[in-house]
Amino acid sequence: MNLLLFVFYLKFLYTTLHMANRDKNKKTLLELVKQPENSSCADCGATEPDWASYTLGVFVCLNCSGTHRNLSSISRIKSIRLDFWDDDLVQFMKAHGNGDAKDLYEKFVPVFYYQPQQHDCDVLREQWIRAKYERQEFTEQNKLRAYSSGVYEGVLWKKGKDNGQFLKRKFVLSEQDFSLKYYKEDESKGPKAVISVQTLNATFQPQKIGHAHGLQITYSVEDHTRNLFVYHESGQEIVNWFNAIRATRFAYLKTAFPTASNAELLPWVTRNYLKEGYMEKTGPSHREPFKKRWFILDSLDRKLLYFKTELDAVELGVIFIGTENHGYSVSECMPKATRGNKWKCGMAVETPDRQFIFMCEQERDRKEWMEALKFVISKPMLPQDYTTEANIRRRK
Ligand SMILES: *[C@@H]1O[C@H](CO)[C@@H](O)[C@H](O)[C@H]1NC(C)=O
Ligand SMILES: *[C@@H]1O[C@H](CO)[C@@H](O)[C@H](O)[C@H]1NC(C)=O
Ligand SMILES: *[C@@H]1O[C@H](CO)[C@@H](O)[C@H](O)[C@H]1NC(C)=O
Ligand SMILES: CC(=O)N[C@H]1CO[C@H](CO)[C@@H](O)[C@@H]1O
Ligand SMILES: [Zn+2]
Repeated sequence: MNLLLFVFYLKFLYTTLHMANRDKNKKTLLELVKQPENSSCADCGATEPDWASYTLGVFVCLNCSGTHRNLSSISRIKSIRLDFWDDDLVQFMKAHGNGDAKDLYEKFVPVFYYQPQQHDCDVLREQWIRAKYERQEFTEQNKLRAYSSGVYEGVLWKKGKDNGQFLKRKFVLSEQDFSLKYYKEDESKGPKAVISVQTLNATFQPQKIGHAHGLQITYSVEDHTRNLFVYHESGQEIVNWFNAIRATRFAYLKTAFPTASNAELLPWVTRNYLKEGYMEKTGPSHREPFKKRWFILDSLDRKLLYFKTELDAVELGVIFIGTENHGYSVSECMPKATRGNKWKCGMAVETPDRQFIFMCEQERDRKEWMEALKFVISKPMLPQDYTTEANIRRRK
């Protein structure tokens, strides 16, 4: 045989065998990723992860793979479907997987620590991945020192009340007296505010605040809701603050409700609002001009709150949302007097005291608001809901 032909033949043989191996490897991976532990992203729980870190041995989704790429010294990423996998890498994946990684990297995640899901904001997901693999905060007990002393303090940018500019303010969160305090530049004058942890809530709101690390802190004073809008340049620092607030809230709830289980307390540590957005609202006679207001639906507390704008510190009003048996309902409506309002998708909320008419900008908004309100109306009332209802109705 001609030598050249022979070389070609060898090359052909090699390629064919190699391709067969690659197909086999891909098949192995596709089988592994179908298994219960591996079929959701190791970091955010998204279903059908398509990517894998072949240094950490985990299957992750496209979004989380982006963060892994930023940790190139500890994590290397390949697509299960699009990349070629060599035998040794497949062997490594076979020997590890999402269950193993959880046992190692999430062994000591504190119960209050927020583990982000697929739809949480980028900073939460990124810091969770960094905390697990880069800083390895959960591989040993109590490695997470930030919150263990019962006091967390630092400087945050806080939105000012008057001109909306962000100003540096020192914040101190303390488990001793369950309070969050903040100070103006001159600390000797004492704290500008002392906020009880009892009603404190925190939620990431990057879009609203206009910063990727924007955090909204909510609390109530004499049954009126107030907002603080803050951020920190460092993603790690703002997520530490968020979890420090959760740690303090959790400690408070443990003291306030000593017999409740962790599972019962966790939903109350911090929470996201079921829905928020602008709607137009008219007055009690329905003849007042419609005004645009920012609404927030808190499904745990059964409150529909409204503010002048999305970045206002103090609420204008609150509507309790009870159940159908107690005279609460929501329906589509086209009010007769549509003069003066720009938006046309109407919705009526009935309460025992009054009918509220709201106008949404688009059909989709109306649908989402109605679904969210119906969800709250369909939930049975708990003993504490009756107290909330009585307090709100008394304020009128
Ligand atoms: C990766 O790092 C770059 C530069 O710091 C950043 O802009 C990007 O958002 C990061 N991507 C992810 C997915 O974390
Ligand atoms: C997940 O994949 C790993 C290998 O990557 C494997 O060892 C493990 O058994 C799989 N999980 C399940 C529940 O089969
Ligand atoms: C990736 O994350 C963004 C939000 O950070 C989200 O809007 C998007 O749906 C996510 N994509 C996937 C594929 O989960
Ligand atoms: C203002 C506000 O919604 N505060 C709530 C925060 O969460 C606690 C319970 O976890 C509620 O009691 C507060 O009303
Ligand atoms: Zn993910």
